[in-house]
Amino acid sequence: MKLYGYWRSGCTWRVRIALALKGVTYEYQPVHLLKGEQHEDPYRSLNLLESVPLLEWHEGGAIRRLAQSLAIIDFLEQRFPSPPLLPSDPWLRARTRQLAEIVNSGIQPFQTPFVLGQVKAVGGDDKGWVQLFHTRGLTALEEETSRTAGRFSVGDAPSIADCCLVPQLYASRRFKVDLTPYPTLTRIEAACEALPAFQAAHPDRQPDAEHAPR
Ligand SMILES: N[C@@H](CCC(=O)N[C@@H](CS)C(=O)NCC(=O)O)C(=O)O
Repeated sequence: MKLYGYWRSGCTWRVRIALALKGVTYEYQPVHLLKGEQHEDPYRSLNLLESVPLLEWHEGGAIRRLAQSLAIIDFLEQRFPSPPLLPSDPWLRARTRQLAEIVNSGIQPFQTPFVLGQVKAVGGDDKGWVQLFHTRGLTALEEETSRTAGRFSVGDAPSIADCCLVPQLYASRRFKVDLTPYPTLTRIEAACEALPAFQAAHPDRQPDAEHAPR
């Protein structure tokens, strides 16, 4: 399997966590987002939304490709069921997806380089924009997570909610969002960071990591 991604892309990081938790080895192909490689061929022709991640593998003599981090993790969940990243109880399973979606559709889409560039292009306050969406989303996430949390976001096993949470808090810190109002989220983040799979998936451990000031 080949994962196209960028070291600091939170969506790529979600997939790296899932792959590491499931013990799946893969080849990593960097796509430099800040140099605009997502907008250029050959990558652009593979993912017309011009974003990472993208998973590619060979099956039955054909090349298969899949974009969208949660769709990729869903595929991995079916293909490599152990350990599960979703609880078996239908309600908790849906709640886990709910927490993941608060990040996936409620926060992350508003912080991408493309969207922030558009906000600036129309004369908007990109910093205020980011603060608004992070604060709004994290406030909801803190409250909703506190209802199901054990050691992790839902009970005592890592799930797709944690795959989304850890990269999101990293991004929030980069955007200088105050995380003190979210003690449940930062406690779970610390529990995740103690696991070798989360450590291996961290941006700083990736081959394309740049250690310039952030
Ligand atoms: N919903 C997609 C979002 C993908 C996405 O927004 N990726 C960002 C990096 S985390 C990206 O490639 N942005 C490129 C850009 O903004 O130009 C997913 O979950 O994979």
